[in-house]
Amino acid sequence: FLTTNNELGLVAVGFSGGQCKPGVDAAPMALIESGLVEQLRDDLEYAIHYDGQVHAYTELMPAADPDHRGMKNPRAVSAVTEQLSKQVYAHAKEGRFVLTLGGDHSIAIGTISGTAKAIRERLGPGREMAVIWVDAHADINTPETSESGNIHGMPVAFLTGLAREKAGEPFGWIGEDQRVSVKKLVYIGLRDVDRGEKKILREHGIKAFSMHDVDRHGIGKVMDMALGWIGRDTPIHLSFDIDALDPMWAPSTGTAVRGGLTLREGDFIAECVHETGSLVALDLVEVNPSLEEQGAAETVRAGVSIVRCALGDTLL
Ligand code: 6HN
Ligand code: MN
Ligand code: MN
Ligand code: MN
Repeated sequence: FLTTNNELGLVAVGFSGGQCKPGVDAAPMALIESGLVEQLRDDLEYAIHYDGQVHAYTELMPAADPDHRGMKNPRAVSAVTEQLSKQVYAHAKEGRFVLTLGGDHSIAIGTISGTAKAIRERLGPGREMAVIWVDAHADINTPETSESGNIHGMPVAFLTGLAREKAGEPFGWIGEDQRVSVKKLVYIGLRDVDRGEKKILREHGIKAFSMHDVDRHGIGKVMDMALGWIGRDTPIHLSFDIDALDPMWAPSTGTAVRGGLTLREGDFIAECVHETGSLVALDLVEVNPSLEEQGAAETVRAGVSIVRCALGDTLL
């Protein structure tokens, strides 16, 4: 029942406050201008529900936003992700696939909390969705383990409840029904994980396939293992950080790390997740067209390719 229809909710999020480099807010427009929406509608035959705007959420920006537990822009990120969570929830509740174009990766606090709640309601008690996080980074710092204070390095900690806030604090809005279990989380592509994050991954037995695993087994075997861990008939939210790809294919991103996935490996991940028939949402984040201007067009093209593959584009 999960992905049997072709209804797609599109949310464009022009937000960069989860990190310090301007420009990642321009990604949704760059992706859309390169023809992504027409391709999804005409080539892949989706019925697209899109409000026609790139949300910057300027009306939600706080007048003052001092650091909180070492986090930078905590109230801005909180306000944006809380609102985004409602938008994503509204699409997912209607049974639509939800495609969110970011923006930096802090926006996943909004997208995943939105789908987690909607999917929980649809599946009934005792069952929950899985998250596949494709990234060079684990993004699982707590405010206390983070060395940068950038919230785009923390979304997974808030989504799994490893980082929590009380009512009245910026992220106090995240409820139990909006969280995901650490046991239902799988990483692919990791190669730049902070010391505190490694400790968290170990202590919680979180499933992670690093670039070392991709080299050792090949991407085919890694996908078999990743999807095997999640199990059949489990809805999947795919959160794809473009920096998972090697900078050769995606140079225009804020925290590029060498030694990453090829574009073909990235597309293959997206194709395999599509083939499960259980994909319910996709985030594409961290495309920053203003960095490495020579590579911006190529980075946007890589992003479009990942989205097409995740939505069922086939080679033959
Ligand atoms: N991303 N681990 C570093 C930090 O600042 O916490 C980098 C995070 C990168 C986040 O790429 O979405
Ligand atoms: Mn990320
Ligand atoms: Mn990353
Ligand atoms: Mn298909």
